[in-house]
Amino acid sequence: MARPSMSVDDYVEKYGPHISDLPVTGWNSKPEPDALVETHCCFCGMQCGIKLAVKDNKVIGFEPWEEFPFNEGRLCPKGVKRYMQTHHPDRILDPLIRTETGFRKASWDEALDLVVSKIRAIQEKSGKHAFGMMSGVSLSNEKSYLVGKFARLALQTRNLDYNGRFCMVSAGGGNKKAFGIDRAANTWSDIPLASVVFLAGTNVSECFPTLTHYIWQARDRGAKLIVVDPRVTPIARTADYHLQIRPGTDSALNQALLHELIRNDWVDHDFVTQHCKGWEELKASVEKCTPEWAAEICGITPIIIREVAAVWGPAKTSFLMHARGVEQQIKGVENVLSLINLVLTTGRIGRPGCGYGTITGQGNGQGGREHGHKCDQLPGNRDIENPEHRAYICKVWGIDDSELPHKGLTAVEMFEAIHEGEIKGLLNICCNPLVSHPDTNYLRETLEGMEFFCVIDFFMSETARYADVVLPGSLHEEEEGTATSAEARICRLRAAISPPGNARRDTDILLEIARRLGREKYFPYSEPHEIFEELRVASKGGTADYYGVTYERIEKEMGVFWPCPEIGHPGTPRLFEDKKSYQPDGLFHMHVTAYRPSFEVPDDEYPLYYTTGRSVFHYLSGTQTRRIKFLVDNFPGPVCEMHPKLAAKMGLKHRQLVTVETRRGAISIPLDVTETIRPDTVFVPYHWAEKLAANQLTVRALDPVSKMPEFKVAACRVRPATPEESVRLRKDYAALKQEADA
Ligand SMILES: Nc1nc2c(c(=O)[nH]1)N[C@H]1C(S)=C(S)[C@@H](COP(=O)(O)OP(=O)(O)OC[C@H]3O[C@@H](n4cnc5c(=O)[nH]c(N)nc54)[C@H](O)[C@@H]3O)O[C@H]1N2
Ligand SMILES: Nc1nc2c(c(=O)[nH]1)N[C@H]1C(S)=C(S)[C@@H](COP(=O)(O)OP(=O)(O)OC[C@H]3O[C@@H](n4cnc5c(=O)[nH]c(N)nc54)[C@H](O)[C@@H]3O)O[C@H]1N2
Ligand code: SF4
Ligand SMILES: [Mo]
Repeated sequence: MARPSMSVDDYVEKYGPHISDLPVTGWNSKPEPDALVETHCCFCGMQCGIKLAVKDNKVIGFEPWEEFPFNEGRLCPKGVKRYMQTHHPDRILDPLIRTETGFRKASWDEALDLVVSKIRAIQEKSGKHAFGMMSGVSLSNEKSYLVGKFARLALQTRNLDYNGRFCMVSAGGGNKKAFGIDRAANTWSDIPLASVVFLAGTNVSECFPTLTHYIWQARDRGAKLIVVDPRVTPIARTADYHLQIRPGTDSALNQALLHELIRNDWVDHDFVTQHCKGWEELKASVEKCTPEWAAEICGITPIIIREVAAVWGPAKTSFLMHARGVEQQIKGVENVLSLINLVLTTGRIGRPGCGYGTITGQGNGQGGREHGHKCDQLPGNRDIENPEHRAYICKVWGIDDSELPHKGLTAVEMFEAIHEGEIKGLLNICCNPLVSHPDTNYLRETLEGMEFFCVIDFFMSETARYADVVLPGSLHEEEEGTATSAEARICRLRAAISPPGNARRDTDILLEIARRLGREKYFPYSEPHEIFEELRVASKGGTADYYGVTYERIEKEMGVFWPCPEIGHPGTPRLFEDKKSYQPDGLFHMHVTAYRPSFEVPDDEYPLYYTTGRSVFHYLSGTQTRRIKFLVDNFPGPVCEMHPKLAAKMGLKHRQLVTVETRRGAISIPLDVTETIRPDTVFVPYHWAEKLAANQLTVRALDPVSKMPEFKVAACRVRPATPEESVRLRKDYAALKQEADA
């Protein structure tokens, strides 16, 4: 087996500029591997190809997979360190049962008996729906499909939802309303062909580092770059136009841009009249939305709005992308629709270099949201309340309609129902809500009050600490399967090793619980590929149609783009080439998106905007990255970004310990004085737990359509930390260093 021939310096020289100029170290100091397994990174929605180096059933390192077409070997700092999780000393190696004093190890039989008896007891006493399930889309397509079927047919509950409710649902809601399909319209290969790239609410350089390569390619060909973000993110630093708006004001900006497109007649009239619905209403709705009006709301100048409209409007080609900055708001769906309106008005979609897409966040955020662990959805992106959709899935699953539960509660609503005692028990796989749910103090009360709580995880997440039973599950590289990347490319995940100790594959755990619940006849499989075969059939005829996709094809073609409705169908990299949407009328639906304020806006008591997001070195709730020393050394814990003008006005200094407060909680952290943020806004990354959790401060307000929480806007105030708060913070920070491996 070839050893890596590149030194670290060579690697950085070759790939460096594309991984955000970050140091990459220690990647090739490993013994000769037994095998190199071509698979994908377990973290974000880019699903970068990677070769894992395996020796003695351990992943000991990696090598770049240069043939994989999306990333051609490039990886970000999380990707190069991901392999360190597999035999990390913190892996849970046995089932654990709560005792008076902590947890004790148990056999699988004892732990599963307890889980099943508790599920039965709660359901007999309070009804089937009193037991809920929460899931996550770091899980493969096979596991996502299994979870959906498991909750409905093994637990027989309607209350199943997933962490995409905190992530992609506003994008999905907007895309379905406009296009009738929930997918990025183009693959990333259209980005380099665009003459304008528009990025709204996304810190691509830190969150999707390997995607920036595509933007640089467009830039090399002369493309203009427009960025909308309250912060000067690394990509915003390189933009031609940076619209540094107030948090929560995107739809006003987009209405003003549309007003300008119409006023200057930068409108594709053929496209809007022949292929769109709702044009006249939309046009009338922005008549008064002048740049002056929006500039006042957004806190920017009207001139830059006019300039941006003048770049976007007459362009021949363009690619617009957005992510959680615009989506994680109570107006998430409206914000998304207001951006789609800019794309449709100019008719630049469905052609080479004319693209649009949400940048899906989680590893299998795209596939996971298609195959059934959303409370309102069935496989193939079918609607759980549509009688025809239900009938099809009932046929595939061999059940009557009466046996298929209807729509249940969305994630935040489900935790609220647990808090209120309406739902008594929960099985949680692949989610760490004690970090990632808004208003974590409320969530802690919720977890404490539950009658029975079971978590399946490979690390002891902060949420798992509240469980009655913890079942040791498997990592990405411990099961075969598939995942669908943010550009809708179905990728093949390879099992490189088997789970260590007594840990089990997630699939085996779920199948065994189903068996013990007496429901094994619905789950006649033992291997993920058998689940995939059923998924193909279950998705057939849905918008997310995978019927023509096989493992062999994915491997041969290095990914297949859905919809792929028949064996032999080439897959669909670019949607809408025929100028038809997936709505029943085939039209693109334009929607009026009148601006309305965020749930909580600054006032005299809480005068600043509070917004949250990510750092390049950590992933989501941090369970997987806070344990890796290289990542912790580079970004040990949360900080509060504040503009120097505001810091000077408040008499605060760089690195001083401060306390940020909202109506829901307080967080004491070091101040990071930086010019890269608006002077009326502070930003805190959210990857940490308990007293370091940014979500102690966020609001539980939801978008009315998508039920996405408003992670991106709240009102806060900042003061110097008290001596007691400072002592606690120093302790918490020291503990973070200890948590990381040596
Ligand atoms: N390093 C790293 N990468 C990741 C992840 C991670 O945890 N760490 N997570 C993955 C996942 S699941 C996701 S969802 C993605 C998230 O990817 P992104 O959405 O790109 O990341 P965020 O940091 O959540 O937010 C993006 C930007 O929104 C801005 N913002 C805040 N409020 C507003 C607003 O009102 N309007 C606008 N226009 N912008 C606003 C913030 O300043 C921030 O720079 O990243 C994925 N990749
Ligand atoms: N304030 C604020 N809050 C946010 C956000 C924000 O921008 N600001 N972003 C939101 C977004 S976009 C997201 S996606 C959520 C994410 O929130 P979570 O879903 O809570 O985050 P994860 O860290 O992915 O949690 C997954 C847990 O499952 C485990 N896990 C990972 N993979 C597997 C697997 O294959 N099998 C099993 N059994 N377990 C696994 C991990 O160890 C971890 O404990 O956070 C949301 N919360
Ligand atoms: S960009 Fe995303 S998928 Fe690629 S290496 Fe980084 S975290 Fe992994
Ligand atoms: Mo996400």
